[in-house]
Amino acid sequence: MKITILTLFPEMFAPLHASIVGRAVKEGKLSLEIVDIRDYTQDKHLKCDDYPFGGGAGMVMMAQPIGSAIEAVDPEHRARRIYLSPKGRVLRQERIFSLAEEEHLVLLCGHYEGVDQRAIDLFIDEELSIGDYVLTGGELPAMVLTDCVTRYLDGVLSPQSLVQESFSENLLEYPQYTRPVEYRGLTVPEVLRSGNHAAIDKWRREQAIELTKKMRPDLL
Ligand code: 4FV
Repeated sequence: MKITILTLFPEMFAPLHASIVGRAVKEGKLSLEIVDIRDYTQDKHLKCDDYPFGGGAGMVMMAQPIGSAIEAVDPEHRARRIYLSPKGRVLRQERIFSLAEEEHLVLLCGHYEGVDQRAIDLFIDEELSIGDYVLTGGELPAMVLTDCVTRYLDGVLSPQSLVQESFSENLLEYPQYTRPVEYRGLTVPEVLRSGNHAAIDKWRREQAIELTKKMRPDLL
């Protein structure tokens, strides 16, 4: 899979070169391209944003640099072009599964008050939101989406890691424990050290159901 991220702040994407996503890139399982929209402006002062028509606070990203950047990275429109925005459909795990099947994702990051509507109308396939709150830019949402999708690329995580995680079967994941057995007076539940895998599976499922009922009854 290839993910191309269009942004005015390429320096914000350092975290994607660390840990699991960073290793997926090093191992060639993910091709990651961070593109500076400013490289595509036709303005001699490298202008990429301007005041909103109709007034209002803040600045709006101009359509031309965005359009030129998208046409440069995806000339045949073979990619799924996504604009991260609070106006989009809220991203859920099932959409992550389907996005992980795509060959090429182009993620457009808005900043300031967002982008000129014509950039969306002319070049964007889908708007996605990471949640009902407002950030300063779409860069963190683009990193969230990249992280979630990369987990499902072949060979990135072991198949076992992807089974029984939160939201599989619409349940939150059971509590996890590791060594030491006792920490500040709290000990690991006996069943997890019993070696009785049927009992462990039963306990984990019960814990997942109880936790979901308490924290996310909507999932049930
Ligand atoms: C956002 C979200 C988000 C809105 C104005 C960027 C900001 C600024 N993106 N899910 N929630 N975007 O708040 O995706 O342009």
